Amino acid sequence: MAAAEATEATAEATAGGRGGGGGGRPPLCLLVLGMAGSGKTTFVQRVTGHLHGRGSPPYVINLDPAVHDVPFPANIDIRDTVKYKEVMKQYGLGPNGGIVTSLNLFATRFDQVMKFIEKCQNTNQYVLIDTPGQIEVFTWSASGTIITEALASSFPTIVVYVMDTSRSTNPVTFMSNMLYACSILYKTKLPFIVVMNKTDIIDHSFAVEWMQDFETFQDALNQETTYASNLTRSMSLVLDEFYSSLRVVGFSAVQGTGLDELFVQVSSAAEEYEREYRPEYERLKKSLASAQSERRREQLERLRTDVGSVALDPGTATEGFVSAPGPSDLILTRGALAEEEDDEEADSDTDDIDHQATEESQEIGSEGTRCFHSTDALGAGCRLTRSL
Ligand SMILES: Nc1nc2c(ncn2[C@@H]2O[C@H](COP(=O)(O)OP(=O)(O)OP(=O)(O)O)[C@@H](O)[C@H]2O)c(=O)[nH]1
Ligand SMILES: [Mg+2]
Repeated sequence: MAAAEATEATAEATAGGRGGGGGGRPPLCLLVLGMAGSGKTTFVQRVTGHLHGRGSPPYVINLDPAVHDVPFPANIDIRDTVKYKEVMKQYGLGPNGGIVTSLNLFATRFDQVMKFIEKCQNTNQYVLIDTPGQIEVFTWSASGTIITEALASSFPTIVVYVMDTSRSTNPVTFMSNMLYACSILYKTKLPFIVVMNKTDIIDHSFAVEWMQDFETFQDALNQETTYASNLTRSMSLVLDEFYSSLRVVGFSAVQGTGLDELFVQVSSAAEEYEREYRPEYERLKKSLASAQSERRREQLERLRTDVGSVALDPGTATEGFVSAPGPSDLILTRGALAEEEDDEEADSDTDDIDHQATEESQEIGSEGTRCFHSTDALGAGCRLTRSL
């Protein structure tokens, strides 16, 4: 397992390993996912506190519109932009639908969040992103995909999957959790760390043993007589490869144990991003660009055929025929944002969700430089989302 190798590296080299401040390097984004109640928010709180203590405050984003209290200083909070209860009322939705729609609304203006992150690269080494409790809302929704791809296409990004170890002592529950983690890994293809949280309640060694030793897991399963155990037995074979490359950290968000090991793994995951994800992404970007230019060429060709002998100037002819970009296309072409900025500002008048005036503020706190960005401006595209 990758965990064993990485622990040999010194924690000192990695815990603050991205140099003081952002040093002009793009910040490393930690996207924190996990089942409801697994401890994501407490984890973000703990890591934020730790990084502040090291003199390297992270840039923190809360993407959970339904959370009551955010126990960390959030630089961007989705609740400033989208009023979850209003969304439920206006669209006649239940709690889960409300969260999905709130995220959709927010995702329409995630390009502005990206600009804030770009700006913070001189002051923050890490960006921590807390996500909603209903994991599927984020991992299997269009907005979750847009947000993840937007981050991963611009900044080194890793997924931190927080797992409630104390609720995974049953082998079937453990397997469900691992299957979920595996599905996220294959969906995002991003470097992945499993944080086995709540080790103050139960040590995570049993889970590590299950992952390393197939027989031990089978023994545990033999105590189960349900149909689910048969399914789990078959699935565990499938997960063998997933386990072999997995980074696992035992952690207690309440006590703060496991922080050094966490940063060792974070550092190794960041290297993996540079080594594997970025080149693959660049390759995809190139092939998308060439596919787009090929599509344009075909459209132009078709147009020529349609208009028969009338000669057309290629520059003007293609303009109206470029097909509407999908979410991924939009992310890849985000470079054009500067030109769109004026339009966005004009749009913000149309906001129909309870927002205050657009503002962006920077505050110098006593513990160092911290940027607090009000994201009210992000609501600018809310009307658009009726069609989402
Ligand atoms: N014992 C123990 N409790 C923890 C730990 N981390 C979190 N908790 C508790 O678990 C509960 C849920 O924690 P949260 O941080 O809110 O979990 P979450 O994943 O953000 O929850 P949702 O956002 O609702 O999905 C809280 O009561 C925490 O105090 C831990 O390391 N040990
Ligand atoms: Mg939470």
